[in-house]
Amino acid sequence: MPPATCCSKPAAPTSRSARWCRARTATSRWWPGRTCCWAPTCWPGGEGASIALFAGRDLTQDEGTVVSTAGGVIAPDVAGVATLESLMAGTGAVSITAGSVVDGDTDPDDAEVDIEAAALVLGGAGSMGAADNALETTVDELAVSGGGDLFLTETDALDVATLSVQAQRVGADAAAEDADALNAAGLATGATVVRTLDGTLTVLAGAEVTTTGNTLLQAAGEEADLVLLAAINGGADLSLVAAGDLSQDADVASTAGGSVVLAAGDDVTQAQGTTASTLDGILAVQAGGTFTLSSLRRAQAPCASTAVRSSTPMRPATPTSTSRPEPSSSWSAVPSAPPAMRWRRRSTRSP
Ligand SMILES: [Ca+2]
Ligand SMILES: [Ca+2]
Ligand SMILES: [Ca+2]
Repeated sequence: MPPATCCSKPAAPTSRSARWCRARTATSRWWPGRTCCWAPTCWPGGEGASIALFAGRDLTQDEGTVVSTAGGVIAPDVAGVATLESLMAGTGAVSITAGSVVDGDTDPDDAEVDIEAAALVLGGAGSMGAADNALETTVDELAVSGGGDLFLTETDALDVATLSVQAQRVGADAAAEDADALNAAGLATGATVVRTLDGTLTVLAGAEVTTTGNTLLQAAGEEADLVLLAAINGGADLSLVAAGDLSQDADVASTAGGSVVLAAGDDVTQAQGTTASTLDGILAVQAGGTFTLSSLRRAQAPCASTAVRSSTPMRPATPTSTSRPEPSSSWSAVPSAPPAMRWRRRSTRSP
């Protein structure tokens, strides 16, 4: 859950509970009734001159116009549609609350960056970007709440994080006061496509991704990895793709019967104790290097299939791991493969 107010932090956990949280990045609970203490990265009001934009209907930036700060916050708060051309916050943050967010660049080959900042947090129930016109960003950290569709293309490396961003609002007496902070942890979105063009994509601990539609998280570029330190809960088909390594350190699931694809140009590694699962969809793993298996699970299905392709022998998460697919599951992964590229499909039918 996002913090209640900007920069507020829950009481410091005990060392035991902190370890518990770190060991269970897929969960937000560390103790009955309490929450893991993932401190947000904060941009509190008053640090650097900020720009707050308020619109009761739409906000439209014309072609060639720029809203910029010298490291302060830029915070559009728009009831309707926010059409963006350029928001440049440098080492500051951008927070956007809007009915929907549209990239004003309509060229089909558009690559012009719309938002540059250290951090970007998006709120509002509508779509953020479109399938045929994603938002282009150059940011370090991203968090999205609201549940709308998200289409975002990042220039380089990107962390999905826990963020709290607050601007200052100038009153009729010329005094500045804190505007409402926009808080978000991870991604809470509909259909979701988040891609890097040339950099590693990391989902930080505590920043779970929960979507209600088809979902693609993709790290592109030379040696770009996909690192999953918090749970990924896809609402439909879920694809996790890395040009380099894919490291799964928390559970991955399609919760609504979709398929799950784990694909990497190099290694796919499931940390011991983690699971990739579907209700009744297909699970597919494709590794250019080694696939290190913890658990692939299909929960509800009269029949099932899984496909594993690896250029090297698949191995368990540890030499003595007992966390392979459980016998009660209706299917199991291919247990081993010779040291050559191979592609095997196995189907079973439960009793
Ligand atoms: Ca653009
Ligand atoms: Ca675009
Ligand atoms: Ca970046």
